[in-house]
Amino acid sequence: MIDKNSPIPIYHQLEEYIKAQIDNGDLQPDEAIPSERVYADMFQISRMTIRQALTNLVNDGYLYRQKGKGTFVNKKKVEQRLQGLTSFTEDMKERGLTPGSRLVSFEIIPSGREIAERLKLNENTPVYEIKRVRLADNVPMALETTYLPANLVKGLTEEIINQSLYQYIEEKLSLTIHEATQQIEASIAKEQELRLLEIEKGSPVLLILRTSHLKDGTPFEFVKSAYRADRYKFVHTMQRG
Ligand code: 16G
Repeated sequence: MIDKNSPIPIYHQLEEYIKAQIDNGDLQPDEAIPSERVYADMFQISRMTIRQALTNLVNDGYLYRQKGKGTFVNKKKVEQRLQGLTSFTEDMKERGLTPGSRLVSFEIIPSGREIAERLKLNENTPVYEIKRVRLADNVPMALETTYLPANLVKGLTEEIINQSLYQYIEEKLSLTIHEATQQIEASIAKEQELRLLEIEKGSPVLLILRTSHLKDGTPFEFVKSAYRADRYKFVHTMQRG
């Protein structure tokens, strides 16, 4: 288990030990992990070493701390494959999670320079601006701000955007969603993101910009989103030759 003669640092061995326990179900999501003293007695290692391992596991999203209560096992991160073009609703359902949205704001605004450029519109063309917290089993996963040309994606209502936007576009508007380009970068959550995603100051998020097109090449949405880095990971398969 822990080999003090190994060249692998002890804190790292402890991390691997705890990760294996999470993987094989000995430690369950939301279960409190044993106290530092238990690990210290069990492996005859120092509290500082244990603290370092636990901090690393918190930073990597395997564990979370609750003030005054202890350290707990996190739920597994949601894996999103980067192959198909899917909606949030589809992604969550595929994983057996219940998708949901909390509407933050919904209005029609004249497109500024950035949005006009992304959607290939003239500046000041009316666009919907929709801000939604996306939920999985009622837990905030991402904050999404979506821009859609109002005269293309017509007739949006609160009721529609509380459900699936993609479903409405395809089934009600009979438009064919075809492809998207997306960029992902790391960031620290900003004030509004902290509040709406219910995460602590200093938490990492994955910022994603996506522009999506219809079959005829028309851009129909530009989306800025902040995904919780402790709950989400993106998986990409690559081929050579
Ligand atoms: C995903 C898409 C977003 C799209 C939304 C539609 C990313 C980064 N974003 O969240 O571009 O607008 O799905 O979801 O994956 P809906 O059909 O559930 O409203």
